[in-house]
Amino acid sequence: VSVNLVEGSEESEAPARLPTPEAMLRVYATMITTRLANDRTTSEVAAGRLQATFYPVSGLEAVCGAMGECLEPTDYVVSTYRNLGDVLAKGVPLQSVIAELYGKAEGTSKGKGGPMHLQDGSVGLMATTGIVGSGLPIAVGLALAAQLEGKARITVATFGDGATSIGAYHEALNLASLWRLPLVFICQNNQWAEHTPLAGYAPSTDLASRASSYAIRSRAVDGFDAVAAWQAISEAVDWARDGRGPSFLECQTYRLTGHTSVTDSSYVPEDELQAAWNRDPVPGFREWLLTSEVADEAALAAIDERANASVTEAFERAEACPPPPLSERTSDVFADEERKS
Ligand SMILES: Cc1ncc(C[n+]2csc(CCOP(=O)(O)OP(=O)(O)O)c2C)c(N)n1
Ligand SMILES: [Mg+2]
Repeated sequence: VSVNLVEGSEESEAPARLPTPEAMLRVYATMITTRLANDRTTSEVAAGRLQATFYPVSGLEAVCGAMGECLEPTDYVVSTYRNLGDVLAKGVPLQSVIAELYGKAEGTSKGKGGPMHLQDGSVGLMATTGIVGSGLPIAVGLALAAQLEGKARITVATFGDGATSIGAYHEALNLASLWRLPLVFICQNNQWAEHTPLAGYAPSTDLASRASSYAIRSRAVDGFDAVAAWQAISEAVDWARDGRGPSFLECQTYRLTGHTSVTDSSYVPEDELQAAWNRDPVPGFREWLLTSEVADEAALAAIDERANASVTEAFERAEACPPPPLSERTSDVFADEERKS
């Protein structure tokens, strides 16, 4: 799907670019690290060793990995509670992400934010939020600041399909389009909002068309296909970097688990879920890299091994890390006067 309502937004019909082999392997490394960290978090919660509400990201790995590859460290991302793939892709150290899930002092928010409030300004991960749709206006503000300051910085907002029926989403798209902000809206359409399928809460399920009513450059892409996702995101990022304004990308995926790591998904049609698992983007991309001869088995196995080791180490270290000291419980709540000026 490609919808153009924006004057002058027609793009040349040049063949889509491919990521370099090195870029593809970096995307794969992010994807496998995310999957392994996702599965380990799920099992630690199930075992009662990690007391946190965890929103699995399985099914989103290709979109997240591709996004990370398209952005500079100085670019910004605002994400949601379903954020593990986004934050790792943006370069937040795995160790500090896992420590934050455990509420430990080495976490991104010194253990005081928890899984829904990861942030690391040093790599441009500006906020993750638990309120559906609330990250979009924050992203608009960040993008407006970059525009006013004349910075070449892109802001990305990631959010679910459900967020597209929230008021803040519509305000954000409207203003971003009006002001031609350097912003990329990445909708991670996993077809579900908690227990409700997309068609159960939106009369129009074509999210790219719906978004285009704001005269915004709008595309739909197979979010299980890492190369297609990279192409769509890199084009949107180039578009914004050229000062041509925001894009909306509907990345079509499927939620491969329940809403949280411990909630059931018996209401999800079995055939749909099975079909989605059959297209699992992580082994799918691995297979594609092999058959396309981008990498051989030994190279991919080495990436898998490194990912596995880093996940094991991050969990061991997070478990052993102390919680933040009581004396720090009210620090980092307000900006201090010195930093404000
Ligand atoms: C404003 C608001 N309404 C309701 C909720 C409860 N809630 C949490 S997640 C969620 C589903 C949102 O679905 P979607 O945007 O598709 O994201 P997904 O969880 O599928 O990634 C809801 C309704 C909330 N957190 N915030
Ligand atoms: Mg959803």
